[in-house]
Amino acid sequence: MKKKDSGRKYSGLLSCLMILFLAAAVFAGCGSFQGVVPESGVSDGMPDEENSLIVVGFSQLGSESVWRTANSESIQGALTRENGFFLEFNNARQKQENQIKAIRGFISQRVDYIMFSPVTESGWDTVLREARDAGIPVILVDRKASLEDDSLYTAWVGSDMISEGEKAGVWLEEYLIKEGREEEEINIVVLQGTVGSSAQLERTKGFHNISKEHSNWHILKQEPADFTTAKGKEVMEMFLHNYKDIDVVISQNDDMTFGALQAMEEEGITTGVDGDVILISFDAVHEALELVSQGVINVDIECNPEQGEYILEIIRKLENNESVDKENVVEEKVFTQENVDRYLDTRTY
Ligand code: GZL
Repeated sequence: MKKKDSGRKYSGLLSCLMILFLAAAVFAGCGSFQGVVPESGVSDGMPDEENSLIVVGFSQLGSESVWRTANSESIQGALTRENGFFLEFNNARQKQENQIKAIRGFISQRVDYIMFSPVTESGWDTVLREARDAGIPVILVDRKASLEDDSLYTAWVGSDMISEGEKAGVWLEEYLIKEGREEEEINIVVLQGTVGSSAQLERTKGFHNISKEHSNWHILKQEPADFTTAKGKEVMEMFLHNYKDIDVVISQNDDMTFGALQAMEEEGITTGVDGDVILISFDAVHEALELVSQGVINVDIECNPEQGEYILEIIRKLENNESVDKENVVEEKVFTQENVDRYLDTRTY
C-alpha cells in the first residue's frame, strides 16, 4: 500500500517539475513545442505519428453494384492508419463532374497520392495535368482513362476486361458444341454497363473478337443498363417485348443479371443449365455464384475487386523510390456449375 502512495506522490512531483521546466524553457525562448503539454507528456499539436501518415485522396466512382462495394472495402481495408495511411474516400455517385471536383479538392489539400476509378474513359486530361503540375502521383483503380499522355498517371490496377469478354465468347462456343447447337442460328441480346466505361467498352470488344467468327450468331441488340439491377430489369423487359426468340442473354455485371432474371421470371422464361435462355454474367459476386451452383446462371466471368493489396504494394514501392509496373492486372477465374462449389465458401464478397 505504502509503495503505491509514494508512487502517486512521486508522479505528481515529476509532473510539477516537468511543467516548471517547460514553462522556464518557453520563457527562455528555448522551447518550440505547440500548446500546453498535458499530463500525458505529448504536445496537443499534430503528434508525430499523425504527420508521418501517407495521405491518399480516393475518388471512388460510386456504389452502384455489389462489386463496387467489395472494391471499396478492399481498398479501405488495405490503406489503413495501422498501415500508415490516411485515406480520404469520396463517392462520386457515378458522375464524372463529382470525380473531377474531388480530384481538385485533393490537389488543393496537397495529398500525397490521388487514386480514382474513372467512371468513363474520356475527359480526364485537364485535371490530371493539374495533378502533375502539383507534383501529386495518380494511381488508376479498376477502370481505365483514355489519355493523350500516359505519363499523367503512374500506375493502373485492374482487370483485363477484353480477356473477360473473350472468355465469355469462348465459353459460349464450347457450350454450343457440347449441346450440339454449333450450327444453329443463335440470337443474342447484351445488357451493357455504363456507356464509355472501360468495363463496357472492353467486355463488348472482347466478346466481339469471338462472335465475329460465327456468322450464325446474331447480336439482336446491345443496350446500356448502367451496371444496376433496376436498369437491368427495365432493359430486359424491353428486350422481351421486342424480341420473341432470344437464345442467349449476356449481362456485363451480376447486378444487371439480377434485374434481368426478375424480368424473365415475370414472363415465365427460365434460364441456365436446363432453361429456355443461356445466361452469361460478369463479376462473380457470391449471390451470383450461388445461382451458378443452382444452374440458373450458366457461366460467370470473374472480375476481381480485391485490388487493395496491389495498391498498397505500389505506394510502398513509390515511397521507397522503387520502380512500379504501369499496368497491374489482377487474377481472375471463370465459374460454371462444374467448378463453382469448390470456391463458394472461400469467397470474400
Ligand atoms: C469492372 C467494374 C464494373 C463491374 C461492375 O472492373 O468497373 O463496375 O463489373 C461495376 O459491377 O459497377
